[in-house]
Amino acid sequence: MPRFRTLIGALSVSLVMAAQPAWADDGYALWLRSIAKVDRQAVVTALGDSATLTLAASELRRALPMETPAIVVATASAPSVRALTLPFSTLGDEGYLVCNVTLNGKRVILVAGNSDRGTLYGAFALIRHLATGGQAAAVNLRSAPKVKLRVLNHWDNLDESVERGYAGQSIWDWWTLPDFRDPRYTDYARANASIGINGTVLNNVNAKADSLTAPYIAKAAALANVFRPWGMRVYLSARFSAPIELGGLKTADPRDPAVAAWWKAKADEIYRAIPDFGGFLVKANSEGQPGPRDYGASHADGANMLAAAVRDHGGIVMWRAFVYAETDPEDRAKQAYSEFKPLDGTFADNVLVQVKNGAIDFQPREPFHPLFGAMPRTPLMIEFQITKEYLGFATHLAYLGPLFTEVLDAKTGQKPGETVADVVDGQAEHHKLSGMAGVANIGRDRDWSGSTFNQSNWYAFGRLAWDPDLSAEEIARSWAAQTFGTDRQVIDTVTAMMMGSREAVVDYTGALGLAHLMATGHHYGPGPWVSDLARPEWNPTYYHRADANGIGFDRTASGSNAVGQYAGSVAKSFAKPETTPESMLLWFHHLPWDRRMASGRNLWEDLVAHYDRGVAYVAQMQRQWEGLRSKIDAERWQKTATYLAVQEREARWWRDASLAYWMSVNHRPLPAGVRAPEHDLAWYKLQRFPYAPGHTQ
Ligand code: BDP
Repeated sequence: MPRFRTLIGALSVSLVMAAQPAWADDGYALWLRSIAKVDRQAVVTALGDSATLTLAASELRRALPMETPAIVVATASAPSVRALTLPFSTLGDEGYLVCNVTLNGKRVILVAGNSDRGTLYGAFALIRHLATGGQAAAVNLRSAPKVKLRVLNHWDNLDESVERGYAGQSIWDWWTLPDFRDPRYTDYARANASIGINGTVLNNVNAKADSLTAPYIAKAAALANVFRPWGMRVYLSARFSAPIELGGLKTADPRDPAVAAWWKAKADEIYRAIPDFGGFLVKANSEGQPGPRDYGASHADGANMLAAAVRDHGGIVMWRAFVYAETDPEDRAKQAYSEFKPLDGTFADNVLVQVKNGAIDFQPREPFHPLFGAMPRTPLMIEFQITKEYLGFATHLAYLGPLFTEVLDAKTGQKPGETVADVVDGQAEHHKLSGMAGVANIGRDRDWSGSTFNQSNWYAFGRLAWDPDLSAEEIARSWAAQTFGTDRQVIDTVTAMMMGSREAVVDYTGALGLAHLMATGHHYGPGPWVSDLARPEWNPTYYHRADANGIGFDRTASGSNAVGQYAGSVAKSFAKPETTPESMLLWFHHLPWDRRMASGRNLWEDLVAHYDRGVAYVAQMQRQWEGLRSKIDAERWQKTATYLAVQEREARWWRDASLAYWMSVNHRPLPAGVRAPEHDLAWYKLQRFPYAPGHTQ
């Protein structure tokens, strides 16, 4: 009998498979999938033999078939390239050009930059150009990164768990490093180089001092050696109290010369092992982490002391502005600005202040952080979260390109026309340092990011860090072509699914500017009713302030006046409900449930409609994906289909639990024809997920 069942199982599997391409694809190749047959590769010549130039040539050979016109990779300083007098002067250190030229009497495609790193980026740009349907004959690419530091932040712990990681254990196998260098480290660096990422912070911002001990420095150095030819530098998160924990000092006060000397010696030790070490990332006086405020010193005192330790080596410090304190009764959304704005102009010139995209915490939607544009004398590095802590973990399909660009394109209101992107890329104030950080979604899962579509968020981050002015849709299309091939129907459908997917998450988790409605700890699933946590600002009820009459956080002058932290026309528009975009309405205003909305419905009905729209969007993605079954390999298709089914179920759960709760508060019926929640509120409140992935340690 069991044997019979297995046979039936196998038959039904093969019947299902018959409708689908038979090849398997586990997603490991990411968007770098075009592979030429070994005996039919393009002819590529490298003028020079640096490790990076050699990689550029081998990447092109690996990806492009022999029909491709001959390619030459070189740097601008190669004599035959210099003779062409091409416009290299505006390309900086890392830019490239890719064009058809006659070199030594032969027509070739030249891929060149001022440095071999630029050339490597050019090689990947050519691969992208051809993989997305571009022609070789007319190729003419020219680009330089607008942002200098394009850095992943791994929230990876030394025990190999990942805080807010949903793609398995950490890819850093700290235990076997430095001896064993998993080939995966090379593939990681290669993937990053292909989208222009040039730095990586290896360890969690909630850092252990142990990362700074000699054995762990040696492990980081082994990774740095693997990454170097790919143009990537290594950075470490530094625990501010390390001089006490590792150095036996009595204090970590940044004004104490012994503390500064300890850090200087530590930096010297790191640079002996990693000569191109990038520098430190610091989370200080935030969520229980130690910092300079413990000693009455300022964030600038702390940052500058560390900056002095790495300065002579060319290192930098990324000092996070993600601070809020339980001792401060002020609106949490205001605290970072209040603490950091007065410090503008006091940071050393090798410090960047790293600011999350919004004032609270990587929610599905937040208005841009008011610090952007408000600290003109300080380079501000924007921090996005690529891992989807608040957008459905790895299982939900949510393309973050529109979230990233919504923030980057936002007008700051500080100077006419100035956008957040202008501040971030340093253009606004001509800063020599600029940076973009993304909290990585990478783990040891075979497909790196927990799902095929999550890979698009890593990709989008890299592409936008290179050029914050790219459009989310353009990036989605390139990613779709590089990931699934150039079939028009596939690209159009995948792009369409992606483009509305983040808005769908906003809709089914809480639209109209609501935020922070998730369950406690793991942040998985709904918990808008939670009101019993130790710190007021950890409770969803703190954020939505719903009662029988209305809902929303009054951040106008009559409330917390967070609106006052914005400038010019932006502050003006957020000050009144009539001029606030409806997508941010309840972030800034507490309004009656009966308020009339643009749709003609009242606020309550409108909110309900958003929940339904979000759920419907997921069902639509399922149908769209079903239509691609015959065009996508079985393995990636099936996993995505399964995850979409999970997402559909969980979108309904978010909707139903939220509606059950709002109705318990506003005592209003659902509009006519709207489906009632599946369970009562008590049932939703009872759901527990003690082993959800990505917990804090
Ligand atoms: C929050 C995460 C927490 C991080 C914190 C941070 O829940 O795990 O430590 O951000 O950015 O969103 O430091």
